[in-house]
Amino acid sequence: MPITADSSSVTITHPDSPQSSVKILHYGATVVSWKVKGDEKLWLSESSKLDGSRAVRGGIPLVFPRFGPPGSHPATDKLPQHGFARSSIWEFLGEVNPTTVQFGLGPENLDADTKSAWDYDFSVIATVELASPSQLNVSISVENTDRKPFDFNVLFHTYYKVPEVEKVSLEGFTELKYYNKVKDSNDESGLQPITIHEEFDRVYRSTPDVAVIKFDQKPLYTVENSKSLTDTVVWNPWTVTAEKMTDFAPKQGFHHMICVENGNVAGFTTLKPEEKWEGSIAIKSHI
Ligand code: TA6
Repeated sequence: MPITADSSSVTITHPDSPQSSVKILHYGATVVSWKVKGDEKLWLSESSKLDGSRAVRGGIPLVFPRFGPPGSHPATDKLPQHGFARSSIWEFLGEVNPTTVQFGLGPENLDADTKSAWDYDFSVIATVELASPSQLNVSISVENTDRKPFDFNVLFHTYYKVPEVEKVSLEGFTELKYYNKVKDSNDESGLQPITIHEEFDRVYRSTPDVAVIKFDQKPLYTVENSKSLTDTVVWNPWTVTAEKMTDFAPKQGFHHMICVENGNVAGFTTLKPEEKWEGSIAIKSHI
């Protein structure tokens, strides 16, 4: 059976490789596991709540309709950090084919407080496809079904599992401008491939459509994003921030993860009534 479901999750197993699978929770439509030939490829905190009481710490949480903490954008400022999609229960819409499933989110899935904090009619569909035994595709479509326009951010907050983050490099970002959240400094740019040896939290703008995450100089993951996703956030909490997060375990786990997050977060995208927007990522695992 390529697709199995229980009351809280759906699992796709690849028809050609019973050891390759992806598991998605109804909660947040969060991908919490992606196995390639038996090996887990996504980092998931050992103390992450998976019962719907708190956004998942790991996997691929979906950020919508705002990225980051409330700031200077009145239309989304009543929402919590990273919006409500990752902490809402999505409806399982069923399978599209033996390797693809869909989840839907609309105002009918929100609690009263969230609905009043973001008072729009909308339809969001998340599609998860195990495209091959070593490739995972995730996409989101956002449709404005209201009579007024709305602004939104989208981000695939992907936690990649890596053997040791200090031996990881991320290529394709040289000379790009970024906001350095750790220093609260804008418009920095770097000449070297990204490497991580301390707390790292940056929003790179106008990033290329393909990024290669390497380990020991060899490709580990290739991530291809749709042109509609213009920015990439790169994050590793390192010691002090990992220590502060109650749902981050083990505390040294930051050595084994890197978040490379494709999205539209440097500014808001405006969607007029009846308009639809789509964004997608395709992740290939090389090992
Ligand atoms: O995407 C990076 C980031 O915004 C970081 O600044 C860090 O706070 C992280 O997300 C985790 O946020 P969370 O709300 O899941 O604790």
